[in-house]
Amino acid sequence: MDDLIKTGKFLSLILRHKPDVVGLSLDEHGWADVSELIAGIRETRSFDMNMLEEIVRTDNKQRFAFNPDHTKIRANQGHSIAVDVELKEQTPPEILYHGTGTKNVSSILKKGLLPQSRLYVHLSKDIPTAIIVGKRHGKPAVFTIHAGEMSRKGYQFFLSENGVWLTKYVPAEYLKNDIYYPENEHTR
Ligand code: HQG
Repeated sequence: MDDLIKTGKFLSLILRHKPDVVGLSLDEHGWADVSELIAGIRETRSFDMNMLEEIVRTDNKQRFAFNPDHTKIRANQGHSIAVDVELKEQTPPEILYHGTGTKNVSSILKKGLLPQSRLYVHLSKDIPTAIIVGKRHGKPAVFTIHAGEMSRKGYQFFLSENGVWLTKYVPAEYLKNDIYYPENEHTR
């Protein structure tokens, strides 16, 4: 794997889940101090501000953001630690999607979508994106979610800076029955 991609994954780990691996802490809004971050990452690999700028600029999902003077950095979404990244509440489209592994389907049908280790359930705006997310968990299955109906019932939705829809919980009644299994190429 390309070194910058590897370091980008390490950055996700630090800024979303375990800042302590490089002796860092995040503030309440998820910001890390850039000089401390660089010093921390340098303990285990060669790293500098140019590389950090390059990772942020080229990240395929725009996972990270600097503050205006680039002295602080945070992940836009995906956290497991409790930080408030000042997400914007927004009315979702009528339909959103959630990609998962087939192994999770029966439990999701019973319990709904839970955030598990993260702060929010992550939803995708289109099926191709949901398939990619689902493949991270084995054979993919894609749920269709009645997001519009949830929103009208008072459930809150947030759109992260990098375009991921987030909500706290999706009760099973808002999942459509036609789960899509891309690898079977049929819908049921
Ligand atoms: C599943 C990546 C059983 C859920 C992606 C998922 C995303 C249940 C897994 C972002 C369940 C959690 C997040 C239930 C939910 N029973 N399983 N009741 N409720 N699950 O990784 O959504 O590349 O925490 O379906 O692109 O896969 O890292 O969440 O399979 O946007 O930026 O529990 O991470 O982005 O897995 O992925 P995850 P996710 P990055």
